[in-house]
Amino acid sequence: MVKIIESKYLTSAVEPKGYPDTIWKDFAFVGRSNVGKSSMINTITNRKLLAKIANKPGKTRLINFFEIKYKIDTNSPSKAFGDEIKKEPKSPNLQTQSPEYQNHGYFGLVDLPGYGYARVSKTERDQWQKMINTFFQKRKQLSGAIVLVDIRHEPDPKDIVMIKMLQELKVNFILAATKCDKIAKNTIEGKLRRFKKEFGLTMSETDISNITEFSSLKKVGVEKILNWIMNSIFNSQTEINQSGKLIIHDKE
Ligand SMILES: Nc1nc2c(ncn2[C@@H]2O[C@H](COP(=O)(O)OP(=O)(O)OP(=O)(O)O)[C@@H](O)[C@H]2O)c(=O)[nH]1
Ligand SMILES: [Mg+2]
Repeated sequence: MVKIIESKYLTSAVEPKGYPDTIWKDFAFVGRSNVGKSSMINTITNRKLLAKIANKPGKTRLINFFEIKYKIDTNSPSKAFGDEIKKEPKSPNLQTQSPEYQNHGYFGLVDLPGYGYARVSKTERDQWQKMINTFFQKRKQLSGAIVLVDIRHEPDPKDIVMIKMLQELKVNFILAATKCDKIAKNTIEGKLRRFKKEFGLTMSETDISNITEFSSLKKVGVEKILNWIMNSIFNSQTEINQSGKLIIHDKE
């Protein structure tokens, strides 16, 4: 089981030159305004006020970066993955990975502004969309995205466009159907199947591993998201060369 030991806010940015030069993999939260992105960051890190949330949409207006230290609960204690390089960041694109580091480590969470918020000018909405698209195109540390959709709503064309972009850019993603506390429990599974079909998620009928229900209010789906992040960190696409270096590839 994975546990979050520490979480901290790093910085906010608009353009790539403002992104932090971190040495771990990032996971970004994306979706319509008010869908629960910032709440999900607070819920999975078990912090009330790490990411700012609001009663009205359009709260997150910049790209916010967080540093997360995790621990995988096993019996073998070890040093934290990334600790040494953190003190002396000689080579920002490399991390040392050896077996004794594998129980601890760092990853980044990225809170993005929501799209589709009607109450700001079109110019501002276009700027936000550009900010989000540029992030997905340029952030070389990006390892995956959590796409949030409100479980009560019909599939939205804006979400479909976002998912298509992620697929084109080959960004690994999981779909999280949020606010599942607001619908009857016995309707959740049917909703997930519909989303899977209508968002064109290419998975077999029985495999719903890249989709989950989620509730910040009831803390449903937290482990599923964290396990998905862990899988993405350690899956076969993680490039570890023969001398034990983990390489984060530059995006073209
Ligand atoms: N019932 C319920 N409400 C939620 C849940 N998650 C978030 N909310 C509420 O939804 C509202 C918006 O949440 P945020 O986390 O700020 O949403 P966001 O996606 O970050 O919004 P923007 O920053 O505007 O894009 C807040 O009032 C939250 O309390 C949930 O799981 N269940
Ligand atoms: Mg937000």
